[in-house]
Amino acid sequence: MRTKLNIGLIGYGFMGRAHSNAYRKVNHFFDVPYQPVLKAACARNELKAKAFADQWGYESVETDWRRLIERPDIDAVDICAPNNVHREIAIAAARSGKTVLCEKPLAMDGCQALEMVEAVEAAGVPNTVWYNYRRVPAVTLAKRLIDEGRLGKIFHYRAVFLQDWTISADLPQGGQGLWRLDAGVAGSGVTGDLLAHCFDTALWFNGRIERLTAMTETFVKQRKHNLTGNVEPVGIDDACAVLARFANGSMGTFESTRYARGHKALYTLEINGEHASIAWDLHDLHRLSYFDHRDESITRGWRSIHVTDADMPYMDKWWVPGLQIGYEHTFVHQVADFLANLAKGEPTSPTFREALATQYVCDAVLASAREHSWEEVRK
Ligand code: SOE
Repeated sequence: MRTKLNIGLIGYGFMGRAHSNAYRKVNHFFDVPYQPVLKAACARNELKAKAFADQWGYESVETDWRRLIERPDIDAVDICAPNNVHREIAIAAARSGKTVLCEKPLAMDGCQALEMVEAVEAAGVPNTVWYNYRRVPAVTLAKRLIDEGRLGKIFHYRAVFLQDWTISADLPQGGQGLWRLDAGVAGSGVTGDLLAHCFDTALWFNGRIERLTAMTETFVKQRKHNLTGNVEPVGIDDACAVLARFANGSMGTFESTRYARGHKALYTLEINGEHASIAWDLHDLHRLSYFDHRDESITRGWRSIHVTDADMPYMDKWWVPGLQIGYEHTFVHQVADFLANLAKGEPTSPTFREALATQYVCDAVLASAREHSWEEVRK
């Protein structure tokens, strides 16, 4: 018999769907001691909230997140609403003793994120942030290889996240989905939305980033705002390039843009060590590229590991070797890990505190771009 965990989900956009799908699927594939129950969906627009609830099978609807948090029948609050409301909701939920799951980036900036960390830690409630790419099996496998020391001393960490969906100057800012272009709601542009993923993986793989310098650009300076109807300045970074120094002495380069024509969601990373290198590409997410200089020279070369065998991370839970899984499964994995850890009383990475470190890197990037400086990353 599984223990029921009643979920109250806030927000009905892209992430609301990704998380709901994960809650619905997890018990079919993972033998975890909890069963998520889709108890309530919450959004300000009642019609949209109802439509979402019907589509995904939520038992009830709330239009005010405060009401949701007050409900004694809600165990866990999942924040899929835009970034500018994460802080207030997460702190209130923690104070009410709820488990809190929060979409990335944790907050608008490090100050907010720290308050959120303090709130969940003071309340002692389980918490996690949905940096889902950690749970692509090939990425989890890369972490295993790095932790086994196969790469030796690390020299370089290189990551890019490229998109092209905001190139048109006619694209408005604000409102559903497009709040990502509104600095007042998103906090930043590609830095918080895309580079935050790259930083989360980088810190996990390669440890602390000590200092960095960055350059940002906003190519389209003003856009019509969907909510006011006015043409308003664009306050987000459309593109960002970062040079970073890790505490282990390795060099990092990071680049992100929404102006790379032809690229839809090209997250690639490469890590070069003394003995071996690893490379991964979101467009081919089930493969991990690995080069080991210790291989016999006549057959040495880049291997493309098809990460589908049952001894690969998470893959024993899915299909037979050779058959792939994809993007949605990363969320199922996070729920599965979260529920298994909940039963053991253990944290699920990245916790709010771990995501705070990513937030501090983002803060340093934005400060550096503003000041044309090298910035120390807050500890
Ligand atoms: C939109 O830019 C977006 O959906 C991000 O918000 C996600 O975090 C990223 O995984 C893909 O792109």
